[in-house]
Amino acid sequence: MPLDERIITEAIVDGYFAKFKSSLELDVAIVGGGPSGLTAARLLATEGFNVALFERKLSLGGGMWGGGMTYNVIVVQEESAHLLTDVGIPVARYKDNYFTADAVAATTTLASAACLAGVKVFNCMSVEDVVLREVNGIKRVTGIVINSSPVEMAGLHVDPVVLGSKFLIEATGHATEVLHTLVRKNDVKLNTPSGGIEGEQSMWADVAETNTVKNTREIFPGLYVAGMAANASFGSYRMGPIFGGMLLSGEKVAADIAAKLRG
Ligand code: 48H
Ligand code: FE2
Repeated sequence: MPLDERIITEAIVDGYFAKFKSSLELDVAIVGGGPSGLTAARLLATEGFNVALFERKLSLGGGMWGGGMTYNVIVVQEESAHLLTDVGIPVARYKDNYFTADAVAATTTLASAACLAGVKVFNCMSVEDVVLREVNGIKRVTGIVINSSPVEMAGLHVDPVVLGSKFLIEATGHATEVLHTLVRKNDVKLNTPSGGIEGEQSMWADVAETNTVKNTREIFPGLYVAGMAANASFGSYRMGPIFGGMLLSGEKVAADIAAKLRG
């Protein structure tokens, strides 16, 4: 049969908009496709929740592709290695509690595992704002405002569209972009010591890795922080190219939100 280009177009449009329509009311919206967001997304989708992940760039993976300074090997600790091996990423002990994995294999496999678990991925899509509503007398995040990344990058004056979500995971990394937008535009108090965003501190891998998991929590009703965004929100340190804390943060936020969704 000869190929009909119009049917190719129709297949794309039907496939994409079926996915889009089934994302109008999400259980969990995840902003950022780095290691923490990908891990959280995979685990929540595996539990059967309606999960979508929004990533500004074309490629998922955030800051994990290049290992340290483009030397594309990552380091993880033993307690987080299962989050790589569970999805088939080979991990080798370097020494003591230091394990290594190929950064490209780890990044692509985490992305693939999330997709295959049922996460609806919207790459090339930026989250530019949130929806705030009063529910039972408490202001909470009830949705996200999204726009096409090329629209954003070209600075075009095109209005965004809105999706509803019971929970939102802010996993935008160092920039903590969604939370900054929330704080800038609204008179809100976060669940942090100052009530605002504390900001990221300089390098201290040991403390930072422990804190990443502690700082992974609900920072505002309906809004959880994960990964580097959790440390930047709560004023902790950076840790350089060790990724165990990012993976464990994804695991923790998924477990916390799954427990809430199950009631
Ligand atoms: C859509 C967005 C938006 C937006 C940003 O930076 P990431 O890899 O995030 P984490 O926290 O999972 O991992 C952090 C890790 O990569 C890292 O940087 C470490 C461990 N650093 C230590 C150190 O000392 O430096 O990924 C975040 C993703 C990126 O892909 C962005 O493009 C994306 O979020 N993103 N996507 N809408 N508004 N903002
Ligand atoms: Fe970083």
